[in-house]
Amino acid sequence: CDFECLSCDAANYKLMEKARNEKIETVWDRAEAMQPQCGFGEMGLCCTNCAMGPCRIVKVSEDGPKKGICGADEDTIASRNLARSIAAGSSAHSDHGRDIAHALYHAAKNPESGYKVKNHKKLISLAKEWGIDTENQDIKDIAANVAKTALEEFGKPFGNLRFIQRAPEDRKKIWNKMNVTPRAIDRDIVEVLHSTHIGCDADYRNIMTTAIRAALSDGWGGSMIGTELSDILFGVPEPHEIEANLGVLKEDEVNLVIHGHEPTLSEAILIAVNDPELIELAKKQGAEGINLVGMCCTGNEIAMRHGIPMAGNFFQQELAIVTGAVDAMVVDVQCIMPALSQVAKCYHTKLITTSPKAKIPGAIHMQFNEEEAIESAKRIVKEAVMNFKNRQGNIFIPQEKSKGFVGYSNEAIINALDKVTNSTAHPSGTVKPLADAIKSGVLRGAVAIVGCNNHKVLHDKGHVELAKELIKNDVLVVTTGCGAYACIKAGLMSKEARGLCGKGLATVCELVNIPPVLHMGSCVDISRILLLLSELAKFMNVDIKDLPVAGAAPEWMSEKALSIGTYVVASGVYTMLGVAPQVTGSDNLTRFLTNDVKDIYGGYFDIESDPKEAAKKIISCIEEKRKILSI
Ligand code: BF8
Repeated sequence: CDFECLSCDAANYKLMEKARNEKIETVWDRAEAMQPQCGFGEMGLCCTNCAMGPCRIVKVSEDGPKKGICGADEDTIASRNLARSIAAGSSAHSDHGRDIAHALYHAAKNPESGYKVKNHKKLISLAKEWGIDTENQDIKDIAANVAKTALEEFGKPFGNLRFIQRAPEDRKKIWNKMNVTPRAIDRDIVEVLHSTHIGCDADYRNIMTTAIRAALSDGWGGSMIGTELSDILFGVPEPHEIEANLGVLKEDEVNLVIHGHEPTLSEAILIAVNDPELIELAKKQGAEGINLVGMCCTGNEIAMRHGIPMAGNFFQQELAIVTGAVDAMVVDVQCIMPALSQVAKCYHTKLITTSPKAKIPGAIHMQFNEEEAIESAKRIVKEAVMNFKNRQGNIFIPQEKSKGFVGYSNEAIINALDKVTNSTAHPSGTVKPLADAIKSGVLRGAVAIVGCNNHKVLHDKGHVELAKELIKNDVLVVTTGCGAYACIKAGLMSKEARGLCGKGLATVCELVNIPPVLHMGSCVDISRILLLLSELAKFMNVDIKDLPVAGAAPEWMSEKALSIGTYVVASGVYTMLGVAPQVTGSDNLTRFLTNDVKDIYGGYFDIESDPKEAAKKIISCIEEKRKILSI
């Protein structure tokens, strides 16, 4: 098969060929070698929860076991597996949020950390929301109290999560009625692990209740803490024009790729690469300077806040090293392929792990400490700089890179809309202009395209084709995570992309001066989308489930994506998946997720791998909602 059938990003083709010629194995090779994939796993019917197993339920024929050794049936096994994945996803996002809270605490209490609290306005507003005293208080004390209160959200013994107060009243009533209101983040995740232990919960609907609560404690808890405290500490994102794709690597500069998730590391690395002594050192090594570029979600974070180029998404991490031009790939947590150390070994690239939660055999481990963040970062950058001279001859950097606008936080979206509809003299400061555009029908609705890359879908095509279909039909697209990379690389975040829009959306983009696909950040920042929906629903006097909006994860693969999908559905949003979750072995669970939940939460899952068909279904859902709202 040609490379075109593996990725729709032309920057990858020559590197895939280079990898093949240099006998470097990539994700696509390993996916091919893995075929056929295990049918039991694919359907969610393999249980390894205890040492009597593994137990497998035979679904495809009359013969074979229909129950595990303990008696667990297909519904119990599939729902337990799904619940555990959701809990893992929720824990990954939430632990990220916890680390940001720690960093905020150090910024307030410990000058050695090198972090400074950037956004006092957002800090004070959150402090007031949480009932923390701000009158005549030192900003550092307010920051420390906000950080401590955030940390208490993980394990407080009584009450519910503070951020759920931000949801519309009707939503909170549904959560209370269904007993899924999140209480404390760690508690809700632990309860999934406990209740899915051998001999505990066997009722798939009850298992899903526990899992939904843990997912909500991600979206309205850990992720929201991550986003809000990152904005306080590092600044609220504003629109920037940036470059994206592997063409952002530079032949004559030290290339440092920062890959992973937590902005605590990337923000410190950004300060370190601008250190005059390190720049001088780079020049002494024969480089023109230090080129910092981002990969995966940490790349989204520093692109949104500082305009740093976005080198590539999940499926491009190995190819970045295959260029031979990456002097260091510095990683923290999540979505870092262990394969990187094998690829790095074939070039001069130093793969540097920084988190005690994610070490990789064959990589160099340089611990990153939030307590002395900038000093840690400088040591890491120095490793990259000193490696420049070790480059070998086999360098190829593809020319492909595109330009686009990133940095559409809710604050930035509201500001942009205010500039047009209300005159700058009387900005609304609310979602009114957005609500007006939706009510008038100029915008039919909005869809969030989010999530990963997965070999089961042609790389980036799921995101790009779906986005194109939607904007053609006057549906505004917002995006995060690896979907955001796909869209910016395809030119959909440029102002010229207005040419691909329907008349209504093109007019809005022209008036407001925005691209039709708005970059809202990393996967943790899907909490921004929850808040935007919540504000819109409250403004329109409806529940989130009534809004003409949808979610889509055309190429999802991670447990985090499962947690996101679950909290989005439980928040009332119709959600389209391009890849089926591993639940299809249980008819009851599949029906629950794609049908029954609609009557309870308003949102539900749909599965469609063809982006054009997916767009049709999404648009018909949006039009149905418009009809019900009589708009
Ligand atoms: O959190 S989209 S592959 S990078 S999991 Fe990972 Fe998926 Fe990319 Fe960020 Ni999100």
